[in-house]
Amino acid sequence: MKFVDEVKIHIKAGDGGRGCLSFRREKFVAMGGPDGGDGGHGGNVYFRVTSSLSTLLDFRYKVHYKAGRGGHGLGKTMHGKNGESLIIQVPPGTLVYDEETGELLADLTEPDQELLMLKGGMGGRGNARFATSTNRAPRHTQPGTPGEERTLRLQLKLLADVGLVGMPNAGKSTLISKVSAAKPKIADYPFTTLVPNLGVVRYGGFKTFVMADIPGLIQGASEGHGLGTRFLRHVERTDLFLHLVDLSMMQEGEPLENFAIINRELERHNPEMLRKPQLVVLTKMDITEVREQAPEIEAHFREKGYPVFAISAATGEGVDELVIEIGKQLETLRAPKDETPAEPWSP
Ligand SMILES: Nc1nc2c(ncn2[C@@H]2O[C@H](COP(=O)(O)OP(=O)(O)OP(=O)(O)O)[C@@H](O)[C@H]2O)c(=O)[nH]1
Ligand SMILES: [Mg+2]
Repeated sequence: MKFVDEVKIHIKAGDGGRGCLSFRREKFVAMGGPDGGDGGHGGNVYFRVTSSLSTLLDFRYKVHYKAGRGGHGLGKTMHGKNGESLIIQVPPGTLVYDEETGELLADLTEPDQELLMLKGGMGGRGNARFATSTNRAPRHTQPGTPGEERTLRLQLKLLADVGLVGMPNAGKSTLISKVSAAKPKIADYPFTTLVPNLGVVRYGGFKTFVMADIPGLIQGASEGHGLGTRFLRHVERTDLFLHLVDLSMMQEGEPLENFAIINRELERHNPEMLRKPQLVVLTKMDITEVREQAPEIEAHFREKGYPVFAISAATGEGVDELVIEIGKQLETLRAPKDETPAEPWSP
């Protein structure tokens, strides 16, 4: 499936229907009074969050959205039909911006959340409404008011609990494919992953968290090198990063340098990124030369205060422990901060 995370669309609410000009015509009633009905209201435009969607792809093919217009008023004081409202389905994590002003209008995160975006126009009043004691045959009616319209930019920021970051080839996609049902492409060349993937990870029996795999970063990514940093926004809302470090086929000092490069790119994209806790994950422990270098590198990261895990996604070594630790950390990060134990009650 194609992944689209930014689109521009035009939406319009329905116009109100026109009020009717009509007089009662009936056998044996010489001069029937005014009986023109009101126009119907135009339909509204809503957004609704649908968890079955995970991309903005549909908006590539359809750009204009319009709710139904109100029907015109009719004789015998019949009200015109109200226009049909339009509900536009979006994936969780959709941000709605006004294209002209750049203002953020909504952040749609909760499944089934619904938002009234535009109001339909009001129906105009028919001439029956304008009858007074002095003007019993009014010929006045109102047109309906036009429905609102707007050009919007929709941007998707995926919602995940933990994000995988690291150089290309570090083993990010291999890890997510081991711990979840996600099946991203895996290969021994850089930039195998071209779009983000989400995977639901089960742990501790019935608990779950969502992991996001994004394309690898390289030096200068924030200036557009490699695939750039535009996919980083999909891990902006995670609580935690797993920073994958590959020790295979590296020169002396290279893994530590790479680690610093990635963090610099994260910071350039958004300084808040460095505030998130990072777990350092040394990958590919089944390779002998990797295993040999691991203790020294591990000591280095521990000294800097990072929790370190050594895993092999190939053999499964260390993977369960890692998943359990991620679950634990997420639970700690989310625990209410002001948890002072209540004073014991004493008579
Ligand atoms: N021996 C060994 N190889 C691994 C392990 N994990 C990943 N690899 C290999 O490393 C290569 C890169 O793995 P990917 O999972 O595609 O790496 P990635 O970080 O997703 O790479 P990009 O998507 O390009 O950023 C592949 O050839 C994998 O088979 C591991 O635990 N052991
Ligand atoms: Mg990948």
